[in-house]
Amino acid sequence: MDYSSHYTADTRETLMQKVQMRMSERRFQHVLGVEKMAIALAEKYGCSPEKASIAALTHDYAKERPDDEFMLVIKRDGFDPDLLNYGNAIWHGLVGASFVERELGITDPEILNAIRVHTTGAAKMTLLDKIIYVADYIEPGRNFPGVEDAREIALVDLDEAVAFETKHTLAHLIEQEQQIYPKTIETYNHWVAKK
Ligand code: DGI
Ligand code: FE
Ligand code: FE
Repeated sequence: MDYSSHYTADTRETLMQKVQMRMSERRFQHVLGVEKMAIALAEKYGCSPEKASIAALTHDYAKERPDDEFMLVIKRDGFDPDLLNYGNAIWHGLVGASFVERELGITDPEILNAIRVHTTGAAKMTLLDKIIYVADYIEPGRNFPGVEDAREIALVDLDEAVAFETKHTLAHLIEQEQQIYPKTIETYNHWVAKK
């Protein structure tokens, strides 16, 4: 189904309910915050607000799935087996898009890609990819040192906001001695590192 071409208040409501059933109230409020931010960024930067809404509402759809469901899909659907060395943080977007497609009937490749790259970013990102990546980081419910700077930058220059988020997320992961997924490094090399 191509949701975005007939996106009415009713379609949105139905989608919201399907998402809400799959997560805690707290996470659902995060999703609504991302949607609000994503629509504002879409209007500012000239992207489809309908696509921004759908991608935002579904970006964390699979976040509360058990690990074994992800591992089954990774093995069954031809994902890179190296993914098995990571966990929910990496799987819920990259693999989660498969659940969104199958269970919610969302087939729009732009929306599915924005879901896939929302955690790690990518070297090449579409406008919608950037909007979801940044909206996820600065939605009104986020509260961490630097979020105010990120919000200000996002209102001025979306690419700068992608760079800011990428730099700070990677620094945080390294500080915590977390595993870095190669795609996260690619994002850093493209958007942050001096050439
Ligand atoms: O799902 P959210 O919490 O709304 O946000 P997210 O999908 O952007 O990030 C989920 C977590 O993934 C967040 O704590 C940052 C982390 N993350 C991002 N890149 C990497 C990563 N974690 C690991 N281990 N490696 C990465 O490369
Ligand atoms: Fe996420
Ligand atoms: Fe999120």
